[in-house]
Amino acid sequence: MLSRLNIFSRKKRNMESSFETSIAILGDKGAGKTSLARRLIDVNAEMPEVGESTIGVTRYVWELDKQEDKCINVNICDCSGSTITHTAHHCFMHSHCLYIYVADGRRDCRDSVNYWLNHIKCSGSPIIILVNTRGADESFISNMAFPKIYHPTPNYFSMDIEKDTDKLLEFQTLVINTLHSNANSICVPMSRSIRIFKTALDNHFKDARKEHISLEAFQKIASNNSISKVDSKKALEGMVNLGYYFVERHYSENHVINTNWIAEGMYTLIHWGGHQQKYKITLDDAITAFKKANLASRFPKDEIKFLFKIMCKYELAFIEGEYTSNECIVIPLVLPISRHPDALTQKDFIFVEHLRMELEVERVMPSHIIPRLVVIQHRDSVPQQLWRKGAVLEYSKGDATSLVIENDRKIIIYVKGSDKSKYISELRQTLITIFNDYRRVKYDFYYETLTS
Ligand SMILES: Nc1nc2c(ncn2[C@@H]2O[C@H](COP(=O)(O)OP(=O)(O)O)[C@@H](O)[C@H]2O)c(=O)[nH]1
Ligand SMILES: [Mg+2]
Repeated sequence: MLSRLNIFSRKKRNMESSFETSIAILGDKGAGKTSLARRLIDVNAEMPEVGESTIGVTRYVWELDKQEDKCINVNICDCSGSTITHTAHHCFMHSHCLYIYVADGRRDCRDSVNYWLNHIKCSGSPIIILVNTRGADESFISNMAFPKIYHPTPNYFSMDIEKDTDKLLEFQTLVINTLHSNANSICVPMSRSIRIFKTALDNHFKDARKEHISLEAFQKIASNNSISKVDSKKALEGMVNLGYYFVERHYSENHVINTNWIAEGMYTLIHWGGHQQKYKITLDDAITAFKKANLASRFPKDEIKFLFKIMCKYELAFIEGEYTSNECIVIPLVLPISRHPDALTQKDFIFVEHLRMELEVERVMPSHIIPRLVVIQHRDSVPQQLWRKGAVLEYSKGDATSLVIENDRKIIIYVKGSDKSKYISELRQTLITIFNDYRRVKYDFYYETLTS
């Protein structure tokens, strides 16, 4: 099985001896993601206990084809299964990644598969769907036709993760083959010296109990390990592509930041907000949330402010009120899904002069488009009523009100008021910006001008 992996090195003939890549395991809570993460690495690994749930992302390293001076490290990310964190995953979903979606074979999970595929497919990465049969009725599973709307059709596989050891080995081969056939787009070459540098960096983070270091400190570790400035830049780029670190301004200089730390912070706040049904989170709320999650020392007050800033930058949230203070963030994706009871309706628009714009996607609407629109627009559009699939927004630069609704494959926008043309074209531009992130989603706009 492992000999096939030599192709990785043959492909980049003599250039590099090692490669790193990532696998993200996604799916609903309890589907078997953690079980799979452990058993991909070791088919006899312990199964997780019932109720042992994952918060944020847990990383495992799967070492393949380990030889004296050569290895393929697969960084397996076991992602938490709560639906509310899907958008958070999206921020850290990176290009150099194979996605495995684990479907729970005991339930009809076609809707969920649909939802997730839509989420993953937008990133343009390879996908495998694994149905965890777990002793479920085979005829039920075979009748569960999965959506055929995705191209190319993902690979399907089914097994009982606990019992089917032979199938687990077969699945390992499928995963390895998929990594292999996508090597050019998902593997990052790592020379021996870069690997040594990466270990030194990991140790630095561990020993200093730090979650981020300045770019200058990063370069110092590189030069201590005889890595040139040019190579350290390339190494950082590779590590960012693999999702280990990202670079961000912090304390007025660029810092190399541990992705896991920031992800854990975001997930904790989003979970807490969802649980408390709070979509506005103050600094004090966040302190409470981290205390509750036993993460108070990892997220002191100053770092929470930084976390707020990052959540705004990744368009998960916006700062309420004063733009200069980081005291309260609004996270629209935590909003309830059902329509706000006091919100304006179509009727409030269709009987007056208004403009109507519709954006229709060819296949499936990516998730959380409206929360993103609300975040991006927050300076120019004051939210009157918000829910996860819609919003009533007041134009702050003129006289106009909009109703934005997500309905299946459509985003429908009604605008009224004397500045409606200007406002609708701004909203259109924002939608274009959002959809430009989804390389594979095709969409069209339709317009109507209506006079009562
Ligand atoms: N019998 C059996 N139990 C399983 C199987 N897969 C997962 N489990 C159990 O179901 C529970 C949830 O699995 P887990 O991997 O933690 O799900 P996750 O929430 O998706 O990470 C754990 O107690 C597992 O031991 C399976 O194929 N067969
Ligand atoms: Mg888990």
